[in-house]
Amino acid sequence: RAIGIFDSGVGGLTVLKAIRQELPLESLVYLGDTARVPYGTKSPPTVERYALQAAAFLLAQQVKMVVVACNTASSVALPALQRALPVPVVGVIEPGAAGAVETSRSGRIGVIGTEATIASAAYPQAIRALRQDAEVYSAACPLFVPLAEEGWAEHAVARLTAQEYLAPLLQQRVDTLVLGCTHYPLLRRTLEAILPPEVRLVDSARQTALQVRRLLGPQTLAQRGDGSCRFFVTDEPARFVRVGGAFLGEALTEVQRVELQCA
Ligand code: DGN
Repeated sequence: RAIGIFDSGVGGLTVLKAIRQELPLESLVYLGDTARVPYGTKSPPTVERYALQAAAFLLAQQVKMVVVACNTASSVALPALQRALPVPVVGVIEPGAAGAVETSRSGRIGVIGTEATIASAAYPQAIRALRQDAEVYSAACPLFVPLAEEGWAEHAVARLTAQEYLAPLLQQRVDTLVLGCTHYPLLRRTLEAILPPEVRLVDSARQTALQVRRLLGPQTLAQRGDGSCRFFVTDEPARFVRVGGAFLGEALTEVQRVELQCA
């Protein structure tokens, strides 16, 4: 059986890519809820409803696990998903928080994400659950999402935007910065160029892939898949195919449009 992965759109492809690197033999089913993206600016009850509908679609594909490859959905809908689904559900927040705690020496940790992720305080809570004396400083960076989707993650405009957003965090002398949004790995080079060299970046996509591997444990050959990926979206596939290629690092083929059932 496959691993199910969903996101509000193309961003979760960075998580899919990391899972595929860690677990190349697993079969993956990806759903991008492109008809309703972005989740990052919506209220928690709406994101929770969308997330439950996306997960129900994956369950109907007989998946053995659901990965919530969206920081916004993980921040606000993980408990509801874990209650509702009969399979293990992995979000990106706890793995990202664990990565930050492992990485930080000083315990002064910065977190960047969408407005909804930052408003939920899910990262500071998860970080402090692991390290009580951690000082967590957060900043919403909503413009990074359209910049990444426009292919401008490494343009001067991205650099200026990053300087504005990160200035308050840098004043706090953080030594670690969590990329708490699926799109931010694309801005890694831009961020590295403006951050002091001692600040280390934590990519929740990679940490999540490691968590998925731990949860699956040792598997027999028969339990593994065939390394295939199937892609579904809720809007016309054309934009997903065009923009998603940059997130995945390769061309997307055979993307199918689906209609989600409303609960
Ligand atoms: N996938 C979303 C996240 O990681 O928070 C970003 C895109 C969005 O819905 N705004």
